[in-house]
Amino acid sequence: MRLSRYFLPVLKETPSEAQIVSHRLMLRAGMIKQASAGIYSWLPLGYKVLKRIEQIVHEEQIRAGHIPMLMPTLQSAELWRESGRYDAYGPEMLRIRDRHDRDMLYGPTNEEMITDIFRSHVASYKDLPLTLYHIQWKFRDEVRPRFGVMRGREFLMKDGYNFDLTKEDALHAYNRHLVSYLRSYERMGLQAIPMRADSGPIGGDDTHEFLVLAETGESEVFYDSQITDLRFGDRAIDYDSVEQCQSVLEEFTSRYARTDETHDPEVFAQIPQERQRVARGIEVGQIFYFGTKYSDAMGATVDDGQGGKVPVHMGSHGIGVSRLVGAIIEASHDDKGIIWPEGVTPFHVAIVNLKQGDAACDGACEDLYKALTAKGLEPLYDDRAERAGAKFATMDLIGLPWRITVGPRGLGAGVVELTSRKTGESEELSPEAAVARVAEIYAPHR
Ligand code: P5A
Repeated sequence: MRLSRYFLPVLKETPSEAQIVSHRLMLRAGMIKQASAGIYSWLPLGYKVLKRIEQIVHEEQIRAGHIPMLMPTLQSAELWRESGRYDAYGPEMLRIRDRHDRDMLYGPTNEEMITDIFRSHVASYKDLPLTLYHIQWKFRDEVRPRFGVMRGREFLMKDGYNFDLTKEDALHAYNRHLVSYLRSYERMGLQAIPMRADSGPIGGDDTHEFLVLAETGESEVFYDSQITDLRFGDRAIDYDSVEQCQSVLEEFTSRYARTDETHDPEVFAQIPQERQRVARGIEVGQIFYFGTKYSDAMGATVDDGQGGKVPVHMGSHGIGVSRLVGAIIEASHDDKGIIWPEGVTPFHVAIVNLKQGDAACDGACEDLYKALTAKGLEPLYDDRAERAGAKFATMDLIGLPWRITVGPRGLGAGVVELTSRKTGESEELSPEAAVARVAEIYAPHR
Protein backbone atom coordinates (compact mmCIF):
# COMPACT_ATOMS: atom_id res chain seq x y z
CA MET A 1 0.00 0.00 0.00
CA ARG A 2 1.17 3.49 -0.82
CA LEU A 3 0.48 5.93 1.96
CA SER A 4 -0.46 8.67 -0.55
CA ARG A 5 -3.41 6.50 -1.64
CA TYR A 6 -4.36 5.05 1.73
CA PHE A 7 -6.87 6.34 4.26
CA LEU A 8 -4.92 6.90 7.46
CA PRO A 9 -6.47 9.83 9.32
CA VAL A 10 -3.83 10.23 12.07
CA LEU A 11 -4.52 12.85 14.73
CA LYS A 12 -1.89 15.34 15.83
CA GLU A 13 -3.60 16.17 19.09
CA THR A 14 -4.07 13.69 21.88
CA PRO A 15 -7.83 13.12 22.14
CA SER A 16 -8.99 14.30 25.54
CA GLU A 17 -11.84 11.78 25.87
CA ALA A 18 -9.48 8.80 25.97
CA GLN A 19 -8.37 7.74 29.45
CA ILE A 20 -6.01 4.89 28.63
CA VAL A 21 -3.08 4.63 26.29
CA SER A 22 -4.52 2.04 23.90
CA HIS A 23 -7.63 4.11 23.33
CA ARG A 24 -5.56 7.26 22.77
CA LEU A 25 -3.23 5.49 20.36
CA MET A 26 -6.04 3.82 18.42
CA LEU A 27 -7.66 7.23 17.89
CA ARG A 28 -4.37 8.97 17.08
CA ALA A 29 -3.28 6.25 14.65
CA GLY A 30 -6.57 6.54 12.76
CA MET A 31 -7.67 3.00 13.60
CA ILE A 32 -11.16 3.67 14.93
CA LYS A 33 -13.78 6.37 15.13
CA GLN A 34 -16.48 6.42 17.75
CA ALA A 35 -19.96 6.15 16.23
CA SER A 36 -21.79 6.39 19.58
CA ALA A 37 -20.95 5.40 23.15
CA GLY A 38 -19.16 2.02 23.04
CA ILE A 39 -19.74 1.62 19.29
CA TYR A 40 -16.92 2.13 16.81
CA SER A 41 -16.22 2.22 13.12
CA TRP A 42 -13.07 0.32 12.25
CA LEU A 43 -11.06 2.51 9.91
CA PRO A 44 -8.75 0.73 7.44
CA LEU A 45 -5.70 0.38 9.71
CA GLY A 46 -7.74 -0.86 12.68
CA TYR A 47 -9.73 -3.17 10.45
CA LYS A 48 -6.52 -4.78 9.19
CA VAL A 49 -5.39 -5.60 12.74
CA LEU A 50 -8.84 -6.93 13.61
CA LYS A 51 -8.69 -9.21 10.55
CA ARG A 52 -5.22 -10.46 11.49
CA ILE A 53 -6.46 -11.38 14.96
CA GLU A 54 -9.51 -13.09 13.48
CA GLN A 55 -7.27 -15.05 11.14
CA ILE A 56 -5.12 -16.35 13.98
CA VAL A 57 -8.23 -17.32 15.93
CA HIS A 58 -9.66 -19.17 12.91
CA GLU A 59 -6.43 -21.02 12.23
CA GLU A 60 -6.05 -22.15 15.82
CA GLN A 61 -9.70 -23.17 16.18
CA ILE A 62 -9.57 -25.20 12.99
CA ARG A 63 -6.30 -26.76 14.11
CA ALA A 64 -8.09 -27.88 17.30
CA GLY A 65 -10.81 -29.54 15.21
CA HIS A 66 -13.51 -26.93 15.79
CA ILE A 67 -15.87 -26.04 12.95
CA PRO A 68 -16.48 -22.45 11.75
CA MET A 69 -19.96 -21.17 10.90
CA LEU A 70 -21.90 -17.92 11.22
CA MET A 71 -25.00 -17.08 13.21
CA PRO A 72 -26.92 -13.78 12.97
CA THR A 73 -26.56 -10.83 15.30
CA LEU A 74 -30.32 -10.51 15.81
CA GLN A 75 -32.08 -13.25 17.71
CA SER A 76 -35.63 -14.12 18.57
CA ALA A 77 -36.62 -13.64 22.22
CA GLU A 78 -38.46 -16.99 22.09
CA LEU A 79 -35.28 -19.02 22.43
CA TRP A 80 -34.17 -16.97 25.38
CA ARG A 81 -37.52 -17.46 27.08
CA GLU A 82 -36.96 -21.22 26.75
CA SER A 83 -33.64 -21.07 28.54
CA GLY A 84 -34.97 -18.62 31.12
CA ARG A 85 -32.35 -16.01 30.32
CA TYR A 86 -34.65 -13.50 28.58
CA ASP A 87 -35.67 -12.00 31.89
CA ALA A 88 -32.54 -12.99 33.80
CA TYR A 89 -30.15 -11.12 31.51
CA GLY A 90 -31.39 -7.72 32.61
CA PRO A 91 -30.69 -4.30 31.12
CA GLU A 92 -27.45 -5.38 29.44
CA MET A 93 -29.57 -6.99 26.73
CA LEU A 94 -30.61 -4.74 23.88
CA ARG A 95 -34.23 -5.60 23.22
CA ILE A 96 -35.81 -4.77 19.89
CA ARG A 97 -39.32 -5.13 18.51
CA ASP A 98 -39.87 -5.75 14.81
CA ARG A 99 -42.77 -4.45 12.66
CA HIS A 100 -44.87 -7.50 13.55
CA ASP A 101 -44.41 -6.73 17.23
CA ARG A 102 -42.16 -9.72 17.71
CA ASP A 103 -39.60 -9.48 20.50
CA MET A 104 -36.07 -9.64 19.17
CA LEU A 105 -32.72 -8.92 20.70
CA TYR A 106 -29.21 -8.13 19.57
CA GLY A 107 -27.29 -11.20 20.74
CA PRO A 108 -24.95 -10.75 23.71
CA THR A 109 -23.89 -14.43 23.25
CA ASN A 110 -25.25 -17.46 21.39
CA GLU A 111 -25.78 -20.43 23.75
CA GLU A 112 -29.51 -20.54 23.01
CA MET A 113 -29.21 -20.21 19.25
CA ILE A 114 -26.55 -22.89 18.90
CA THR A 115 -28.51 -25.24 21.18
CA ASP A 116 -31.51 -24.74 18.92
CA ILE A 117 -29.43 -25.56 15.84
CA PHE A 118 -28.07 -28.62 17.57
CA ARG A 119 -31.43 -30.01 18.67
CA SER A 120 -32.86 -29.48 15.17
CA HIS A 121 -30.17 -31.50 13.42
CA VAL A 122 -28.38 -33.86 15.76
CA ALA A 123 -30.10 -36.88 17.25
CA SER A 124 -27.41 -39.47 17.83
CA TYR A 125 -24.38 -39.86 20.05
CA LYS A 126 -22.60 -40.97 16.87
CA ASP A 127 -22.48 -37.35 15.72
CA LEU A 128 -20.56 -36.36 18.84
CA PRO A 129 -18.19 -34.85 19.80
CA LEU A 130 -19.01 -31.60 18.02
CA THR A 131 -17.65 -28.10 18.50
CA LEU A 132 -19.02 -25.24 16.43
CA TYR A 133 -17.86 -21.67 16.58
CA HIS A 134 -18.26 -18.31 14.90
CA ILE A 135 -16.75 -14.86 15.01
CA GLN A 136 -19.60 -12.40 15.18
CA TRP A 137 -20.56 -9.02 16.61
CA LYS A 138 -22.22 -8.98 19.98
CA PHE A 139 -24.08 -6.27 21.82
CA ARG A 140 -24.08 -5.73 25.57
CA ASP A 141 -25.56 -2.51 26.82
CA GLU A 142 -22.76 -2.02 29.35
CA VAL A 143 -23.49 0.49 32.13
CA ARG A 144 -20.11 2.08 31.59
CA PRO A 145 -18.73 1.51 28.11
CA ARG A 146 -15.19 2.84 28.32
CA PHE A 147 -11.59 2.54 27.27
CA GLY A 148 -12.51 2.44 23.58
CA VAL A 149 -12.82 -1.07 22.18
CA MET A 150 -11.85 -2.61 25.52
CA ARG A 151 -15.30 -2.29 27.00
CA GLY A 152 -17.53 -1.65 24.05
CA ARG A 153 -21.24 -2.09 23.72
CA GLU A 154 -20.88 -3.58 20.23
CA PHE A 155 -17.85 -5.86 20.11
CA LEU A 156 -16.47 -8.75 18.12
CA MET A 157 -16.26 -12.11 19.84
CA LYS A 158 -15.18 -15.56 18.82
CA ASP A 159 -17.64 -17.85 20.55
CA GLY A 160 -17.47 -21.61 20.39
CA TYR A 161 -19.81 -24.27 21.76
CA ASN A 162 -19.03 -27.93 22.41
CA PHE A 163 -21.56 -30.78 22.48
CA ASP A 164 -20.50 -34.03 24.11
CA LEU A 165 -22.07 -37.23 25.32
CA THR A 166 -20.39 -37.30 28.71
CA LYS A 167 -18.95 -34.91 31.23
CA GLU A 168 -15.47 -36.40 30.62
CA ASP A 169 -15.74 -35.67 26.89
CA ALA A 170 -16.94 -32.14 27.60
CA LEU A 171 -14.01 -31.56 29.95
CA HIS A 172 -11.70 -32.70 27.17
CA ALA A 173 -13.32 -30.05 24.96
CA TYR A 174 -12.69 -27.53 27.74
CA ASN A 175 -9.02 -28.48 27.87
CA ARG A 176 -8.75 -28.38 24.09
CA HIS A 177 -10.02 -24.82 24.17
CA LEU A 178 -7.56 -23.90 26.87
CA VAL A 179 -4.69 -25.19 24.75
CA SER A 180 -5.91 -23.53 21.56
CA TYR A 181 -6.34 -20.23 23.42
CA LEU A 182 -2.82 -20.36 24.82
CA ARG A 183 -1.51 -20.89 21.30
CA SER A 184 -3.68 -18.11 19.85
CA TYR A 185 -2.61 -15.47 22.36
CA GLU A 186 1.06 -16.34 22.04
CA ARG A 187 0.82 -15.98 18.26
CA MET A 188 -0.53 -12.49 18.91
CA GLY A 189 2.57 -11.71 20.96
CA LEU A 190 0.66 -11.82 24.24
CA GLN A 191 0.99 -13.67 27.47
CA ALA A 192 -2.54 -14.43 28.67
CA ILE A 193 -2.72 -16.28 31.97
CA PRO A 194 -5.60 -18.68 32.65
CA MET A 195 -7.12 -17.78 36.02
CA ARG A 196 -9.90 -19.40 38.04
CA ALA A 197 -12.90 -17.13 37.68
CA ASP A 198 -16.63 -16.77 38.23
CA SER A 199 -19.08 -17.87 35.55
CA GLY A 200 -21.60 -15.02 35.84
CA PRO A 201 -24.68 -15.15 33.59
CA ILE A 202 -23.26 -17.91 31.35
CA GLY A 203 -23.44 -20.42 34.22
CA GLY A 204 -21.56 -23.53 35.31
CA ASP A 205 -18.86 -24.25 37.88
CA ASP A 206 -15.77 -24.74 35.78
CA THR A 207 -14.46 -21.59 34.23
CA HIS A 208 -11.16 -19.90 33.51
CA GLU A 209 -10.58 -16.37 32.33
CA PHE A 210 -7.49 -15.51 30.30
CA LEU A 211 -5.86 -12.34 31.55
CA VAL A 212 -3.20 -10.11 30.06
CA LEU A 213 -1.38 -8.30 32.83
CA ALA A 214 -1.67 -4.51 32.43
CA GLU A 215 -1.95 -1.64 34.87
CA THR A 216 -5.05 -0.39 33.09
CA GLY A 217 -6.80 -3.77 33.31
CA GLU A 218 -10.29 -3.74 34.79
CA SER A 219 -9.85 -6.92 36.84
CA GLU A 220 -7.85 -7.27 40.01
CA VAL A 221 -5.84 -10.49 39.93
CA PHE A 222 -3.83 -12.52 42.43
CA TYR A 223 -1.15 -14.94 41.30
CA ASP A 224 2.05 -16.81 42.00
CA SER A 225 4.80 -15.11 39.99
CA GLN A 226 6.02 -18.51 38.77
CA ILE A 227 3.03 -18.66 36.44
CA THR A 228 4.51 -15.91 34.27
CA ASP A 229 7.51 -18.12 33.39
CA LEU A 230 5.31 -20.56 31.49
CA ARG A 231 5.18 -20.45 27.68
CA PHE A 232 3.31 -22.77 25.38
CA GLY A 233 5.82 -22.16 22.60
CA ASP A 234 5.76 -24.19 19.41
CA ARG A 235 5.27 -27.58 20.99
CA ALA A 236 3.29 -30.05 18.92
CA ILE A 237 0.02 -31.16 20.42
CA ASP A 238 -2.45 -33.82 19.43
CA TYR A 239 -5.80 -32.25 20.18
CA ASP A 240 -7.48 -35.66 20.17
CA SER A 241 -5.25 -36.82 23.00
CA VAL A 242 -7.03 -36.48 26.33
CA GLU A 243 -3.73 -36.93 28.19
CA GLN A 244 -1.86 -34.27 26.23
CA CYS A 245 -4.58 -31.63 26.61
CA GLN A 246 -5.02 -32.52 30.27
CA SER A 247 -1.31 -32.17 30.95
CA VAL A 248 -1.29 -28.65 29.45
CA LEU A 249 -4.23 -27.72 31.67
CA GLU A 250 -2.42 -29.10 34.73
CA GLU A 251 0.77 -27.25 33.85
CA PHE A 252 -0.88 -23.90 33.21
CA THR A 253 -3.24 -24.08 36.17
CA SER A 254 -0.76 -25.56 38.63
CA ARG A 255 0.10 -22.21 40.22
CA TYR A 256 -2.25 -19.93 42.10
CA ALA A 257 -3.87 -17.50 39.65
CA ARG A 258 -7.32 -16.10 40.37
CA THR A 259 -9.51 -13.13 39.68
CA ASP A 260 -10.91 -11.20 42.64
CA GLU A 261 -14.18 -13.12 42.38
CA THR A 262 -12.53 -16.42 43.31
CA HIS A 263 -9.56 -15.13 45.30
CA ASP A 264 -8.94 -17.00 48.54
CA PRO A 265 -6.62 -15.02 50.87
CA GLU A 266 -5.85 -18.08 52.98
CA VAL A 267 -4.61 -20.17 50.09
CA PHE A 268 -2.78 -17.17 48.64
CA ALA A 269 -0.96 -16.64 51.94
CA GLN A 270 0.63 -20.07 51.63
CA ILE A 271 2.62 -19.00 48.56
CA PRO A 272 6.13 -17.78 49.51
CA GLN A 273 5.75 -14.07 50.02
CA GLU A 274 8.29 -13.04 47.38
CA ARG A 275 6.18 -14.82 44.75
CA GLN A 276 2.81 -13.34 45.71
CA ARG A 277 1.57 -10.85 43.15
CA VAL A 278 -1.47 -8.58 43.22
CA ALA A 279 -1.92 -6.85 39.90
CA ARG A 280 -4.43 -5.85 37.27
CA GLY A 281 -5.38 -7.68 34.13
CA ILE A 282 -7.40 -7.42 30.92
CA GLU A 283 -9.74 -10.33 30.33
CA VAL A 284 -9.23 -11.44 26.73
CA GLY A 285 -11.10 -14.73 26.87
CA GLN A 286 -13.09 -17.11 29.02
CA ILE A 287 -13.95 -20.80 28.84
CA PHE A 288 -16.90 -22.49 30.53
CA TYR A 289 -18.19 -25.96 31.22
CA PHE A 290 -21.83 -25.79 32.24
CA GLY A 291 -22.97 -29.37 31.73
CA THR A 292 -26.61 -29.75 30.77
CA LYS A 293 -27.86 -26.28 31.76
CA TYR A 294 -29.03 -25.37 28.24
CA SER A 295 -29.62 -28.86 26.88
CA ASP A 296 -31.97 -29.63 29.79
CA ALA A 297 -33.87 -26.36 29.43
CA MET A 298 -34.16 -26.60 25.65
CA GLY A 299 -34.44 -30.36 25.12
CA ALA A 300 -31.14 -30.97 23.34
CA THR A 301 -30.82 -34.72 23.69
CA VAL A 302 -29.20 -37.56 21.76
CA ASP A 303 -29.72 -41.30 21.57
CA ASP A 304 -27.19 -42.81 23.92
CA GLY A 305 -26.87 -46.02 21.87
CA GLN A 306 -28.59 -48.03 24.61
CA GLY A 307 -32.13 -47.13 23.76
CA GLY A 308 -32.24 -43.99 25.90
CA LYS A 309 -32.10 -40.26 25.31
CA VAL A 310 -29.68 -38.10 27.26
CA PRO A 311 -29.10 -34.35 27.38
CA VAL A 312 -25.77 -33.36 25.90
CA HIS A 313 -22.96 -31.89 27.99
CA MET A 314 -21.95 -28.46 26.83
CA GLY A 315 -19.51 -25.65 27.33
CA SER A 316 -18.91 -22.32 25.66
CA HIS A 317 -15.68 -20.51 25.01
CA GLY A 318 -15.11 -16.89 24.08
CA ILE A 319 -12.28 -14.72 22.82
CA GLY A 320 -12.66 -10.93 22.88
CA VAL A 321 -11.44 -10.31 19.34
CA SER A 322 -12.01 -6.55 19.21
CA ARG A 323 -10.88 -6.10 22.84
CA LEU A 324 -7.62 -7.82 21.92
CA VAL A 325 -6.66 -4.95 19.63
CA GLY A 326 -6.64 -2.65 22.66
CA ALA A 327 -5.08 -5.26 24.95
CA ILE A 328 -2.17 -5.81 22.58
CA ILE A 329 -1.50 -2.06 22.47
CA GLU A 330 -1.67 -1.83 26.28
CA ALA A 331 0.97 -4.56 26.41
CA SER A 332 3.14 -3.19 23.60
CA HIS A 333 3.74 0.53 23.10
CA ASP A 334 6.14 3.31 24.03
CA ASP A 335 5.87 7.09 24.19
CA LYS A 336 6.08 7.37 20.40
CA GLY A 337 3.23 5.02 19.69
CA ILE A 338 2.19 1.44 19.10
CA ILE A 339 4.68 -1.43 18.69
CA TRP A 340 2.83 -4.23 16.89
CA PRO A 341 3.93 -7.79 17.55
CA GLU A 342 4.83 -9.38 14.20
CA GLY A 343 1.89 -11.79 14.37
CA VAL A 344 -0.78 -9.08 14.18
CA THR A 345 0.85 -6.07 12.52
CA PRO A 346 -1.37 -4.36 9.93
CA PHE A 347 1.54 -4.07 7.47
CA HIS A 348 4.73 -6.05 7.73
CA VAL A 349 7.22 -3.32 6.98
CA ALA A 350 7.36 0.43 6.38
CA ILE A 351 9.29 1.89 3.47
CA VAL A 352 10.30 5.47 4.12
CA ASN A 353 11.59 7.47 1.20
CA LEU A 354 13.73 10.32 2.58
CA LYS A 355 13.83 12.18 -0.72
CA GLN A 356 10.64 11.81 -2.65
CA GLY A 357 11.15 12.97 -6.24
CA ASP A 358 14.79 11.94 -6.34
CA ALA A 359 14.98 9.42 -9.19
CA ALA A 360 17.37 7.04 -7.42
CA CYS A 361 15.38 7.05 -4.13
CA ASP A 362 12.03 6.69 -5.87
CA GLY A 363 13.37 3.85 -8.02
CA ALA A 364 14.90 2.00 -5.06
CA CYS A 365 11.67 2.31 -3.08
CA GLU A 366 9.62 1.00 -6.00
CA ASP A 367 11.99 -1.94 -6.35
CA LEU A 368 11.79 -2.70 -2.63
CA TYR A 369 8.01 -2.46 -2.76
CA LYS A 370 7.87 -4.96 -5.63
CA ALA A 371 10.40 -7.34 -4.11
CA LEU A 372 8.65 -7.39 -0.70
CA THR A 373 5.25 -7.87 -2.33
CA ALA A 374 6.63 -10.71 -4.44
CA LYS A 375 7.64 -12.42 -1.17
CA GLY A 376 4.03 -12.26 -0.03
CA LEU A 377 4.68 -9.40 2.41
CA GLU A 378 2.61 -6.24 2.73
CA PRO A 379 4.72 -3.11 2.83
CA LEU A 380 3.38 0.35 3.61
CA TYR A 381 5.33 2.80 1.49
CA ASP A 382 5.40 6.40 2.67
CA ASP A 383 5.61 8.06 -0.75
CA ARG A 384 4.34 11.44 0.41
CA ALA A 385 6.33 14.62 -0.11
CA GLU A 386 6.70 15.11 3.64
CA ARG A 387 9.84 15.81 5.61
CA ALA A 388 11.69 12.85 7.07
CA GLY A 389 10.79 13.67 10.69
CA ALA A 390 7.08 13.64 9.94
CA LYS A 391 7.36 10.34 8.08
CA PHE A 392 9.23 8.72 10.97
CA ALA A 393 6.71 10.06 13.48
CA THR A 394 3.79 8.59 11.55
CA MET A 395 5.44 5.19 11.22
CA ASP A 396 6.42 5.18 14.90
CA LEU A 397 2.85 6.07 15.86
CA ILE A 398 1.21 3.31 13.79
CA GLY A 399 3.82 0.87 15.06
CA LEU A 400 4.95 -1.33 12.18
CA PRO A 401 7.66 -3.60 13.64
CA TRP A 402 10.17 -2.95 10.85
CA ARG A 403 11.09 0.05 8.73
CA ILE A 404 13.32 0.29 5.69
CA THR A 405 14.66 3.82 5.20
CA VAL A 406 15.89 4.83 1.76
CA GLY A 407 17.98 7.98 1.33
CA PRO A 408 20.40 9.37 -1.24
CA ARG A 409 23.46 9.01 0.97
CA GLY A 410 22.90 5.34 1.73
CA LEU A 411 21.99 4.51 -1.82
CA GLY A 412 25.28 6.06 -2.91
CA ALA A 413 26.97 3.36 -0.84
CA GLY A 414 24.52 0.69 -2.05
CA VAL A 415 22.64 0.36 1.25
CA VAL A 416 19.31 1.02 2.91
CA GLU A 417 18.60 1.02 6.63
CA LEU A 418 16.52 -1.64 8.39
CA THR A 419 15.23 -0.46 11.77
CA SER A 420 13.42 -2.33 14.51
CA ARG A 421 10.50 -0.38 15.99
CA LYS A 422 10.90 -2.19 19.29
CA THR A 423 14.63 -1.71 19.96
CA GLY A 424 15.29 1.26 17.68
CA GLU A 425 18.37 -0.56 16.41
CA SER A 426 19.32 -0.11 12.75
CA GLU A 427 21.32 -2.16 10.34
CA GLU A 428 22.68 -1.12 6.94
CA LEU A 429 22.04 -3.69 4.28
CA SER A 430 21.83 -3.92 0.52
CA PRO A 431 18.18 -3.60 -0.58
CA GLU A 432 18.16 -7.30 -1.55
CA ALA A 433 19.52 -8.33 1.85
CA ALA A 434 16.93 -6.14 3.59
CA VAL A 435 14.11 -7.86 1.71
CA ALA A 436 15.53 -11.29 2.51
CA ARG A 437 15.91 -10.34 6.18
CA VAL A 438 12.31 -9.12 6.50
CA ALA A 439 11.02 -12.26 4.76
CA GLU A 440 13.03 -14.37 7.20
CA ILE A 441 11.66 -12.49 10.22
CA TYR A 442 8.08 -13.14 9.13
CA ALA A 443 8.56 -16.75 8.03
CA PRO A 444 7.35 -18.19 11.40
CA HIS A 445 4.25 -16.01 11.28
CA ARG A 446 2.91 -17.22 7.96
C1 P5A B 1 -18.30 -17.72 26.02
C2 P5A B 1 -18.58 -17.60 24.56
C3 P5A B 1 -19.25 -15.59 26.97
O1 P5A B 1 -20.04 -14.79 26.53
N1 P5A B 1 -20.54 -17.25 25.77
C4 P5A B 1 -20.05 -17.49 24.43
C5 P5A B 1 -19.45 -17.09 26.69
N2 P5A B 1 -18.18 -15.29 27.67
S1 P5A B 1 -17.75 -13.82 28.14
O2 P5A B 1 -16.66 -13.99 29.04
O3 P5A B 1 -18.86 -13.10 28.64
O4 P5A B 1 -17.23 -13.06 26.88
C6 P5A B 1 -16.13 -13.59 26.15
C7 P5A B 1 -15.07 -12.53 25.95
O5 P5A B 1 -15.62 -11.42 25.23
C8 P5A B 1 -14.96 -10.24 25.61
N3 P5A B 1 -15.93 -9.21 26.04
C9 P5A B 1 -15.91 -7.93 25.63
N4 P5A B 1 -15.09 -7.28 24.76
C10 P5A B 1 -15.31 -5.96 24.55
N5 P5A B 1 -16.32 -5.28 25.14
C11 P5A B 1 -17.17 -5.89 26.00
N6 P5A B 1 -18.17 -5.20 26.55
C12 P5A B 1 -16.98 -7.28 26.27
N7 P5A B 1 -17.61 -8.19 27.07
C13 P5A B 1 -16.96 -9.35 26.90
C14 P5A B 1 -14.01 -10.59 26.75
O6 P5A B 1 -12.70 -10.74 26.24
C15 P5A B 1 -14.56 -11.92 27.22
O7 P5A B 1 -13.54 -12.72 27.79
